[in-house]
Amino acid sequence: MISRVHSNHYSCVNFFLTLSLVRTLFSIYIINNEVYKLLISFRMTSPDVVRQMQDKNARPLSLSGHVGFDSLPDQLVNKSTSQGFCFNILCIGETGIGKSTLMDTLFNTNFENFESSHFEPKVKLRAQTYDLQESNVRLKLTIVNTVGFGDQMNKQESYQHVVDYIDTQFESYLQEELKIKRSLHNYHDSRIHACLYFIAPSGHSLKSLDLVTMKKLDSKVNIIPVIAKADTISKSELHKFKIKIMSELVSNGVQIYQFPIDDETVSKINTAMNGHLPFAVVGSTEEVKIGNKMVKARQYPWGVVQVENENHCDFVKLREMLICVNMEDLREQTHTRHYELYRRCKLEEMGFKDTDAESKPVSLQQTYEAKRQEFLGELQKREEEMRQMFVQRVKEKEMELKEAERELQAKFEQLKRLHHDETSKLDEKRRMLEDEINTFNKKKAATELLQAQAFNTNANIKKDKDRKNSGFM
Ligand SMILES: Nc1nc2c(ncn2[C@@H]2O[C@H](COP(=O)(O)OP(=O)(O)OP(=O)(O)O)[C@@H](O)[C@H]2O)c(=O)[nH]1
Ligand SMILES: [Mg+2]
Repeated sequence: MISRVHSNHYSCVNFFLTLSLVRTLFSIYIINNEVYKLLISFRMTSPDVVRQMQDKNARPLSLSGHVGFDSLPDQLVNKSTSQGFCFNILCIGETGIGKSTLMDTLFNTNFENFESSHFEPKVKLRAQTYDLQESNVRLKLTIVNTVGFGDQMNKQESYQHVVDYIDTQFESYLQEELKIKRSLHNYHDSRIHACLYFIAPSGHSLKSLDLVTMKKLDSKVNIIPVIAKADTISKSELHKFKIKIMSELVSNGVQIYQFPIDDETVSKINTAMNGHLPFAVVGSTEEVKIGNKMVKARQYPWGVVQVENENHCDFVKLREMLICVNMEDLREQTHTRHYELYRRCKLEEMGFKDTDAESKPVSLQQTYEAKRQEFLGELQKREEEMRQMFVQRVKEKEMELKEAERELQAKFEQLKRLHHDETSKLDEKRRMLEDEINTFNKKKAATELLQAQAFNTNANIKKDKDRKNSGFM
């Protein structure tokens, strides 16, 4: 099967996208429940859905003639094809590990690539979106690259930025979903559908940063680990390295993406491919002539590593699994598993629940009412607290004011007494002064009287003398 798809992998993208629409239908129900219900009648979905139909006791009826709803799958294919698809890949790996080269090789094009420096102060996530078209299928592809990953001393910072980025995309989608007037049909879904985790071809073991990052991300994104630059590791070492990596992932409880085996059209190939993980890949956009064919390869002094030769590396396996066979499952898992988990935790954080304390189902309306009552109760409690606080403050202020008034009154009384004493003293002094003035005035009058008498006496004496003198003359 691989070689068949491999021979014409680009048209196989189209082929599988069309085939996988059967599963797309499942995700479409989120947007259009009516279409989903109709699809149930085609029994195109999982046995669960069929069971659901039986549960409802729907009576099977045979049609006596052609009705036309058998064209519904075609209608959906046409609609989805005209709307186009969207796929977002996150490439996590240290600087220069071959992320961009692999993306170019996978999609057979040249994306804009910027070489990152090893001296970035922190990990940045750079997202670029491209519109690709193959036959009549349009794909909006977003490639998100970690810039500066693994170059910092603080390893926690490295994965935290990645976690935050993934959560931010979930949050945007959730916000769009929660809007009254939502436009999910033309919303650019930026949630990460596949995370290619590039492992350095050390042949030794996983780095602690690899383990801790994958552990933090495994409940948020579909992780597909790949051993980068697999041409730099020998065949026997590669075999051991793969086993070591898988056992380390298992022992550390890291859940990587497993290609689904429940769909019988792809279960065989997916089961086989699950056994090849992690894929050992080689990337190159260089074309080398092998025989009379130009092939993508890396040329070395001792020989040529052919990217699409399955004896040389697992590049083809990765391309088959990621693009041709499981692209739709990756999209679906992102929505039904990872986003669902994010949404559930977020809504629970906000206080929404499906069941009450006695495990009885509660509707959104009931939760809203309960929350509203709780909020109003809280508000009332706060109001009462504030009122009491206010009364208490007023009392305190009143007491403070009364105390100040008492102090002022006491001061006033004291000043009044002082003033009274001062006034009495002054009155006393004034009286004494007046007495002194009176005494003085009396003395003055007596003195003046005496002076006047003396003056009169002198004048009489002088008159007598003058008379005597004039009598002699
Ligand atoms: N041997 C070998 N070299 C490779 C492979 N893939 C890429 N390279 C080389 O590794 C170097 C870095 O490749 P890039 O694809 O730019 O690596 P990157 O991870 O995108 O680098 P940054 O974006 O700067 O972090 C280039 O010289 C590539 O030619 C590979 O599979 N094997
Ligand atoms: Mg790059």
